[in-house]
Amino acid sequence: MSLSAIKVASTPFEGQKPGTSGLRKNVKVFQGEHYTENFVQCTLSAMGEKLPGSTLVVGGDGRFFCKQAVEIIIKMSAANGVRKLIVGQNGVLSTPAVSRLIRKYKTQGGIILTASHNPGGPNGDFGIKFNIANGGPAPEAVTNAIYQLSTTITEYKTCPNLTMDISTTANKSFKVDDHDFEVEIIDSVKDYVEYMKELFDFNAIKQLLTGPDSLKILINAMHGVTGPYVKSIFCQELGAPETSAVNCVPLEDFGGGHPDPNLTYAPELVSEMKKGVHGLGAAFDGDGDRNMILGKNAFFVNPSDSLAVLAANLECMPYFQKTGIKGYARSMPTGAAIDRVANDKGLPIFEVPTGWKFFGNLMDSGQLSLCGEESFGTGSDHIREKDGIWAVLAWLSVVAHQKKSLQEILTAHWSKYGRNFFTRYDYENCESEPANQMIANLNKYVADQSNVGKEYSEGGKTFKVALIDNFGYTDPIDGSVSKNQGIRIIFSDGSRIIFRLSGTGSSGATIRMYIDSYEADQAQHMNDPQDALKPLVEIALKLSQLRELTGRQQPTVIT
Ligand code: VG1
Ligand code: CO
Repeated sequence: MSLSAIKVASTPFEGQKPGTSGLRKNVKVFQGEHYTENFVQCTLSAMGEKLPGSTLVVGGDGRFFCKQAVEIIIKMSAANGVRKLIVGQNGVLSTPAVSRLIRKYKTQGGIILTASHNPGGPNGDFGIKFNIANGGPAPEAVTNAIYQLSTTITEYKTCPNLTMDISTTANKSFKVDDHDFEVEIIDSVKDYVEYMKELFDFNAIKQLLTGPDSLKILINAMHGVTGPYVKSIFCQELGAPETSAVNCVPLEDFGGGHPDPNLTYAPELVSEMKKGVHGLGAAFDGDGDRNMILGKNAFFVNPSDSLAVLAANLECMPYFQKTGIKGYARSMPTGAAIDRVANDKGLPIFEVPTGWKFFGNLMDSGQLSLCGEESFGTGSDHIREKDGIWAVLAWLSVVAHQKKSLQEILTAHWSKYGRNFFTRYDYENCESEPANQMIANLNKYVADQSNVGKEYSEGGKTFKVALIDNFGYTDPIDGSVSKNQGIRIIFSDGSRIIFRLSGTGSSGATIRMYIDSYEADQAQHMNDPQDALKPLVEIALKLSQLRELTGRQQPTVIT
């Protein structure tokens, strides 16, 4: 079949600027004439010399508009000189699966169609993210290049007559003008499942889940992309009963829910776990890179603690027995519990800005084995994305090894290292102007170094300011500089207040406030974090004047 590429005239759209993790907008925006095509063209063009003859992986979380976007990408890749696309069946691939496929098949990168934890459906959000050849999210140099191109675009290339059925696995070759183009539709879960079997001791986990005193688990896929992966791994491979996997049918609108695994948006899992029947519960976000872990009676494992516990126990997993543990990292706002594990083991700990793209260089240079973010992201250098299912398998490995409940594991961890109490307050969808005003005020505050040494008292506790800044990061590998990554107010006892604006929303402004405070006294470890952190929360709210400026008396989500 002979096909031809054509050029379609277009003009720039404002704001095609990828945020913390790709470009995210309301579906209606992506449906606009030329909008998706423009961004895809800029993404492909930004590959420069690597584009002609390249192979790319394409897939997404199955949300509304994914299939149309895959169709657009196939036609445009053909016209832009891409040699081959590896596409998930029905356009479905989890974000960690894309990362794995890029690495396994050594492709030049991949395009992921997801707005991750943002709601989907005809009125929800859609998103497009580009990952580079290491399997990780494109660094800022690449996303900036994409954005620059989007401001001057005059045309895009497509191959309108090329059609491909993506609903069954197949391999199809085309001739587009004078070059060859191939589309391979692959099973969405197979490669990923095989890889997990390499990384973990599936026999040990299977014994834990099926033996005489078996651990009952409850995995809630929240109608996101992980459903088929969950069924294959936990039920078919590891022998958990079918009833332990719920909401495993991926839906274009996630069943109307907010596919964000936290205590607010995963209430179904929380209430089931409260019944005390299951020993471990987990949920994932739309694209499968986030995880929430709960113990019996809905005992909440804070993501910052989860990271620290895994850091202390990696040795029980075959992958790390083979590779060794090179170092750890966390995003700046993440609770510092993992730092104590790193110090104890004499291993390096890196602090990077928010967003998984900042971990890639450290992993590629062999300095980083395990990293995470307070936003329910955990992962290792097995791929270059955070990985929700991997995190559950890692936790099950720890439980199989220690033969203790999650609560026992956590309390033993706190006794050894002390406890970092952590909380995050999200104020979603505030008006942009007052949110920006608040950040501007805070910038003024941290710029005035005479504020260092000031004391703030609340609830009988006094905190003395030791360091204030707007966090900046210089990548130790390529020297790239990322400024203004979050306001930090650090007190003399190490307690931290952090403010930043979200870079994943599609409208308005979402304010995130993070509080982290260390408690050495074991007698205090079972306190409720909200009680323990109340004085610091109040200091943060007063200092920022968040309530006065935004009019919000309560956050939308508390973690
Ligand atoms: C949020 C989280 C950040 C995470 C990012 C992408 O970003 O805070 O830690 O890496 O989402 O996660 P922001 O800019 O909104 O705070 V995902 O699972 O939505 O790709
Ligand atoms: Co996600």
